[in-house]
Amino acid sequence: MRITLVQGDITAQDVDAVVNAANSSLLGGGGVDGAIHRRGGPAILAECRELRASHYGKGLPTGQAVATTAGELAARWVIHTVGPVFSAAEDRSDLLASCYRESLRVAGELGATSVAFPAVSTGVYSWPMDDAARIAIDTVRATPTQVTDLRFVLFTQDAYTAFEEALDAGSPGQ
Ligand code: AR6
Repeated sequence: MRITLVQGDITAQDVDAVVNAANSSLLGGGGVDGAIHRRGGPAILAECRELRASHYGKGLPTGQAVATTAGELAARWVIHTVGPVFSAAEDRSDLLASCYRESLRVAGELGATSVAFPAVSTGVYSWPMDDAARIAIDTVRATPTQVTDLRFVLFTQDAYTAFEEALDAGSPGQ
């Protein structure tokens, strides 16, 4: 698996699947979620509503992931995952790691080989970027997957730098 870092907008990525930093309602929000629904159009929300009705009446639990088609995006699928809200009082790292593991598991079920991830939980959910980057990189490296092209699409220069450092920190020979 090749891991690449991109600075930009995840909705513009030409990949099999883009991962959405959703909330458990699956009914949209701000940040990445808002951008994906805006650019992907109403088909994504319609599928999310069906998923709520059929499987997730109480919402998609934190750390889990589920797929819909991607509407008008270049991608074929959107994998919606719910990151944990950062807490200084409680270590929720495993839930954040679970978002990456579960998204890769769903990607495998779909047969997706190229997947773009945002920095889950680092916006509205206020996870510190350096720590989130380390968890994201360590987790995808440790997860067996058929994905061959895994991209982290980072919105800001600070996010890009944090992921670059996390990638370098764990690379072979260092
Ligand atoms: N492409 C790539 N990254 C982006 C984009 C974009 N178009 N827009 C923002 N980011 P957030 P969360 C970055 O808040 O923290 C929503 O309301 C952003 O700078 O999207 O997991 C949901 O509905 C940040 O680094 O997700 C939930 O209620 C990262 O993406 C809640 O926010 C994640 O920020 C989820 O919060």
